[in-house]
Amino acid sequence: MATNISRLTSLLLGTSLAATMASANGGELEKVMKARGLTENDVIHAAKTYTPSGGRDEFMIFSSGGQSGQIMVYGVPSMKILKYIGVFTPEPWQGYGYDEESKKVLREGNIRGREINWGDTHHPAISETNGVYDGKWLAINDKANPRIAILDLNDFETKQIVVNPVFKSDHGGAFFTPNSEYILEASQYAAPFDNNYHPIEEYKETYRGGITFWKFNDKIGRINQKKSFVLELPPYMQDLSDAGKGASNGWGFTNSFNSEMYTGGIEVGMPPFEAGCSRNDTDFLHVYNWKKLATLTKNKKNYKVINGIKVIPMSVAVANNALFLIPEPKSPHGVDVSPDGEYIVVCGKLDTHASVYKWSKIQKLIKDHKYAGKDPYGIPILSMKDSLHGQVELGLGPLHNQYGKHWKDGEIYTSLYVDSQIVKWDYKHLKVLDKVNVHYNVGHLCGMEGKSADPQGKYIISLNKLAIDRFDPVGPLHPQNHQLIDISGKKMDLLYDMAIPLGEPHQAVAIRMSKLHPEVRYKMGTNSRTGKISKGKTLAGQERVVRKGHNVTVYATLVRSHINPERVTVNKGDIVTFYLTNLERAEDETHGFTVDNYDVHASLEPGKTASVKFKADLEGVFPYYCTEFCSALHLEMMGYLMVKDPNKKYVSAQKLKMKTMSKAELKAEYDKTVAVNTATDAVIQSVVKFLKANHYEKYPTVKALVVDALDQYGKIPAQKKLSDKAVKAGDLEKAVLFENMIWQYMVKTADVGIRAKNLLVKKVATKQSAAAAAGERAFGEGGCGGCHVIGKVSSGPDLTGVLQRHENAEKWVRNFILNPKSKYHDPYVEGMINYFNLRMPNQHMTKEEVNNIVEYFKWVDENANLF
Ligand code: RUQ
Ligand code: CUA
Repeated sequence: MATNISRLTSLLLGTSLAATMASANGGELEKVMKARGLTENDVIHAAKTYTPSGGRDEFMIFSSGGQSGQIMVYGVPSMKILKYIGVFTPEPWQGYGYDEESKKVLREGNIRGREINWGDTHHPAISETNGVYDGKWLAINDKANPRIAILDLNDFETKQIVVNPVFKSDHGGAFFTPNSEYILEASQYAAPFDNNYHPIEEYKETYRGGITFWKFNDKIGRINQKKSFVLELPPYMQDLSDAGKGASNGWGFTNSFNSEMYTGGIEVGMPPFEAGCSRNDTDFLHVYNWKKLATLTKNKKNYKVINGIKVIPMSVAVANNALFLIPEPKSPHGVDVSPDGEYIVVCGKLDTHASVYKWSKIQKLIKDHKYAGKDPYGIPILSMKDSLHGQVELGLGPLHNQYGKHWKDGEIYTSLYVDSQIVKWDYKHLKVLDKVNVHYNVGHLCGMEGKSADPQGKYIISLNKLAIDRFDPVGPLHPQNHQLIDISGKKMDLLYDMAIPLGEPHQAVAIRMSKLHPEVRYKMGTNSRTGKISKGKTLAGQERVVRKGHNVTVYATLVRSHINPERVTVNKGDIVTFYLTNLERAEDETHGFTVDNYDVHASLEPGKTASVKFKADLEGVFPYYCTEFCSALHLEMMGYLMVKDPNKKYVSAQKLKMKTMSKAELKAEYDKTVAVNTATDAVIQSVVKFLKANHYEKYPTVKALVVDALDQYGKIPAQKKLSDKAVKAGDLEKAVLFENMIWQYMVKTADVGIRAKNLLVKKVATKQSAAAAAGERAFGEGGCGGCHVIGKVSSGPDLTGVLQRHENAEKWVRNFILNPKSKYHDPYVEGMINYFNLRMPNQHMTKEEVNNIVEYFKWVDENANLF
């Protein structure tokens, strides 16, 4: 084992470093491996995925959330889940579906007047510029209720939902064209385009498939429904699609799986649907020219309008050379265009081969009008043989494809559903290169930008449909399993299993983190769902309650740690709207808002304005409060909504008079409060002096905090005026309350000010060595900070200068940490024990940790002037 470990550490760290580490960690790694039953390979896999506290990932993954109707966001290689985004389903944390602004988005998804509160999300897609992901927008489809949603990657919120007015289901969406001109959405289960009843016997005549081309405005990130259109297709059960790019830019490709047009009918004694729809050896790959189709919509005679959308009949598309069919092996699933648009790879569930079509061959057949025949609807069929580059036997149940970094040499990866494998192969030279087993049935696989014009290689994620026994049991409904595979070497290497606790993801897309630049705050008063300034924007001092008949509108602000106003009284039956503006500028200073029992909730990130609206139909007293633990005084961030019945007489309960304080007692309290405030202010002034002396304004993150702190501080004079006024009027009771409010503002100022100071210290201090940084971590995690605060006497002595205090100090300190007891009778330590009434406990640190802590102390001493 020992040799294994040194081999492993040398592998991981290079030999010289490894030698240091092996001696430094005292065999710790070996101990852990033994105790946890880990192999050398396990530890290498851990090292490839482990991301230390505060570390960042290289890629961000947007995974469909399946039946949850949401999107899931996680990092690679750490596989840390970062967010679930509400899309077709209400999501309470984000207030999605519980505040008015987001409800509006969700309700855009109503179908024929019916509210729909779930979705079956399948295929997320990132917007593209020249076929490369630009990191701006994300689109995803809902298969169950044919809809497309648009998310803004600036704030990771859903901004738009559009309903397909003619489809009754969709699957082959969403797919961006190379410059995000359109988003493709293919139907799945053929159905009549109108909303009427049509008997199944008329399937071939009245049921239809189709592709919808959603016109996308990539400047504002919205679909323009008026400029969108549909291409009518035979009822072949269209499936996955892909937009051409490069050589095939302007064209689109869509699979189908029921060219038999079989309709089943178990209940009338017919063989089931699945038997009839895989009878033919081949189905049809649909090939269409979307650029041509788009120009056709300019002329009224080329389309009909059904349910408000333009529909181009197949006959028109055929007459304009814009629609063709090519046979493909039966029951195909994925169709994936190569990064240069030259090859189109189709995989069929019921065929062990991948079929590689060549665009130049297809184009030639189209140009020469060389057709192998026509389908029953008159659509020209191109010869499969003449359009194929070739076929490769991959294994059982090939489904989806992703391209690797060396795609120019033919590198491609395909999921094998039945074999439960990922196969790496060469689509140009038509040979299999490597296979890796996954657990269990894999559906999609996700490469790093693996379907863009610029695949990054490095990893593949296997999106497994079943987890079976991979995780600890949680009842009959199991999580799904995403497995991370390292593809940077010659052989694929399975690194990590991640349980997915949120529906069945279908496709996921990956993008380099470096391409995303999300905001940390909104422009003050923004309605995040529209991006415009909300009409309910309220600044400090503008808080008010406006009544118009039965409508009561509350313009409220939230800032650490109060909601203004704090009391709102309305009549039973009033329609109440709260506009809420979070006045904070500090990063991650989010407040939440709810009124108990009224089923409303809003998440208010810095600068956001959102509103909640309800009918106050219950009489009573309802606390409202901030739902995010936003500061030390978060629990105090509350107010009352009081709903009274205008037809009732209320008898006053103010009989029970509380004992009040004497004048002398009040004066004493007032003086004490003022004294505390003066002392607190002195601390603030010293922090401010430090910040100014060290040029805080040069560091944007520090500056943001200081601005925030000064903002709080700036509220004090107004309170002071009120306090003085109360003193003059002889109302000391009130004056004490205002003085207390001053103290609250001071605490908030100090809270942020000290955060700024600590951050600034890090910026201006000398650079920490790796050991000193590890020492600081050990100091924090080892619990030393419980008694010792650097630069301050707290429940233990200040440790700045500790290395100057003793003879042979480094050794002294080391021994003291490792064995405190041995020095309890040292006169200095004894003195300290008596003074603090505490003894230094043994924190059971390793020698290495203690060495690092000493390095940290050296760094502290170097920078002693800063603490
Ligand atoms: S699906 S497992 Cu994309 Cu809906 Cu293939
Ligand atoms: Cu704001 Cu809690």
